[in-house]
Amino acid sequence: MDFRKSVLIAGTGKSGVNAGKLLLKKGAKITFYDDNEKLDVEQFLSGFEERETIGVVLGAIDEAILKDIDLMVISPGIAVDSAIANQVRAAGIPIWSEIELAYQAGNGHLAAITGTNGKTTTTSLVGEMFQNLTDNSFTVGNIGIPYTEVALQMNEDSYTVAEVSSFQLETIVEFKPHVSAVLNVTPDHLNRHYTMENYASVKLDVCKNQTEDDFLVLNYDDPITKEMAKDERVKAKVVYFSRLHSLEEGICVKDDAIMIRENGVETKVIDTSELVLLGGHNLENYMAGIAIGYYMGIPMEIIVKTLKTFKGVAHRIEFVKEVNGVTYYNDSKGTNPDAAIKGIQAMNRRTVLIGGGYDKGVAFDDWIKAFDGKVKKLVLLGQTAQMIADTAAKYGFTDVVFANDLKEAVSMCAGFAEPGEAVLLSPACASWGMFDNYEQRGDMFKEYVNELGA
Ligand code: UMA
Repeated sequence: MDFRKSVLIAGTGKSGVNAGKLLLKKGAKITFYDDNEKLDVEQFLSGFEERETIGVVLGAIDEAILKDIDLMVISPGIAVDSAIANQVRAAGIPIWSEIELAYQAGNGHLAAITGTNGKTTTTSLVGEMFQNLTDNSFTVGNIGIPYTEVALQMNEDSYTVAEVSSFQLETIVEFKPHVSAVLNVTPDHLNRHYTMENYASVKLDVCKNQTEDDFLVLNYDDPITKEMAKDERVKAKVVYFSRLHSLEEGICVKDDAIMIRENGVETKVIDTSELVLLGGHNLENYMAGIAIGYYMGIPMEIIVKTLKTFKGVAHRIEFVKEVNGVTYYNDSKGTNPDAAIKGIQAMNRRTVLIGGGYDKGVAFDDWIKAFDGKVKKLVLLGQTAQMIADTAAKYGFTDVVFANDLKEAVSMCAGFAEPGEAVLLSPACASWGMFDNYEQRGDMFKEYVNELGA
């Protein structure tokens, strides 16, 4: 692929910056676009040696500029029906996702994982399997390391696992993993995808360029992903995993052990008692990770060794500290109701819950229903606070207070929780608007908890 083109890069976050650096190394001429008219252009360009040659356009783009553009690379945060995307498409210019650029510039063996929840844990698990196989491995994508940041370091022997969001999949063209996975689909990002049907369909696009030599890993227990096998885009061999059913073929549980069943042969992988992460959702992540590792050709002893040592990821039901007999958990990655339900389910004691944040257009009914007598008090903050309080009232839950910010929420929780109880940050909402990302929200939570004392 000849990258010596004139490329417009939409977005000046980490996807845009790394796409730009890759394209410059490949000899492209680049122009950045961002909606943010307050962007400090001097400061932004100081990160580039080639700053003299780089164009930056903020706010709105002139048709004349588009005449010289061959391709636009779009950051995941920018919608495909945004003004800039519509204008560029109308000018006949192709639009590539940042992961498409990385895929075309990269090399080696690729696995890609999507789904509403469990992506980061499963991607980290597979990433550790790859690391235990070879130093020539990469863990990239929505997990926080842009694929374009490392794509040029790859060669044909590299092993890469990419966590890919629906936003990143919307504008793939040739992106083709050898093993892809859709872990589950529950309501999220409906302000971008409008309907569940669209959202699920975008996720399944992860397999659209796969052939019968590739594999698509699907969750048999999720009604939406189970049905995906019938979709006409599916050419890859489907591998199901199930924690609830005994499958003739695929990954399932028998006698408290995870089994792989393939061509009528059953192989025991590991006893579930040897796994560190608890909860049904983590069992699913383990099974998906086993399927992906196995079909990527990772030797069984490396898979098993990794399963035994994998400790999970930060911000996902992460134990922070015990203060005055109260246990604090950081589940900042609970950015949608379904993920936050798993946070509550994992608690084994009365819990003071911190929720609320950015409004993604999803309903909170199922989350409130999952409180199940376990939530003692709900401390709300952010754009969705009132909406959540109204939903809670609908179900008779009125132990609700409002906090102005996370710091105040933590100190309120310390007052409400009795020894032997838990405080859980699991907001069911994205962090945007109050924080840069869920990592920053989780880090701030941990900092405020640590300030509470011993
Ligand atoms: N911008 C516009 N117009 C818009 C929206 C954004 O110009 O309509 C500009 C902003 O002003 C900013 C830039 O775009 O300058 C930001 O781009 P971005 O939002 O795509 O963010 P990046 O920093 O490039 O991070 C992205 C992912 N962000 C999103 O999908 C929103 C990160 O996922 C990902 O880790 C990173 O690429 C590397 O691949 C975060 C996320 O929240 C963790 N993902 C969602 C989720 O997990 O639910 C999908």
